[in-house]
Amino acid sequence: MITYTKSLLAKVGVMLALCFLTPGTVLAAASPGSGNLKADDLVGVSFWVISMALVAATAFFFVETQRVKPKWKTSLTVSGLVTLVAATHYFYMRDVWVSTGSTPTVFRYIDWLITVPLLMVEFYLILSAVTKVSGGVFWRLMIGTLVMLIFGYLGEAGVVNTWLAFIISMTGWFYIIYEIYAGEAGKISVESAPPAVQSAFKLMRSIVVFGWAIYPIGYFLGYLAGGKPEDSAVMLNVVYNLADVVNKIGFGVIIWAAAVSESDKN
Ligand SMILES: *C/C=C(C)/C=C/C=C(C)/C=C/C1=C(C)CCCC1(C)C
Repeated sequence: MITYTKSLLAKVGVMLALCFLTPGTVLAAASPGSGNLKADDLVGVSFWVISMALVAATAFFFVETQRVKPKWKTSLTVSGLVTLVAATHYFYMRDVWVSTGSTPTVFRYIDWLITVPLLMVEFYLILSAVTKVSGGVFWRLMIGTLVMLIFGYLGEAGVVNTWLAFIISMTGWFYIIYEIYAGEAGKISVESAPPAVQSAFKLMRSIVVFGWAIYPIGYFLGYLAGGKPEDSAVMLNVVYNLADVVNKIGFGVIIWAAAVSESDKN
């Protein structure tokens, strides 16, 4: 446990060092003229730093699949896919931001539509690595996710009334929360998962409650609190970008820690 915690710290350290080294490169690369990232462009720099952190995390999760027992490999691969897909969207969103000063929400939704179901699958995968889990758990998490994202998008696109879409989308999110706390997934974790997996499961579901709350708050501030999304673009992008570090990289690191701890034990 001690050596494993030490190696965890060492790795997180390397990942953080990578994140902090990147802004130096960013500033050196910044030059006047349209289309280039400016040193004082907080949102642009945050897009850059986070895309690099996502790239580093992707490499890390993929390489680490070699280190864990076979039944844990899929979980780590999925973590790497989440950060890979997000990194690619971040490169693109950064370019759009730098050249236009805005990032249409549709790019985030495309990213979410791929990454959020993958994050949800992780709950199913980590339980399946340690015990038998019914397919119902998988489908309920998937349906909650799709309702949440599709209605969020229909609201933002103006197809469905923004309040109605918000309420339906929130219901999808609450349904997921119910499943991982009080539903079958929550019960399986408490009854049949070993301690390392249980604690990972608990951390992951706190992320779904607290880390994910950022996005509906953003929707609320942007559409329902009287403001216009364009007015809060800077603040919202920085907040979404930071939230993604916790919700995508942090989430993966938690799974990695459980996988390593379960693989090292005999
Ligand atoms: C990596 C990206 C993640 C984890 C994105 C998560 C997005 C959400 C949890 C979005 C939720 C929403 C609501 C619960 C209501 C309003 C509309 C949404 C889609 C912003």
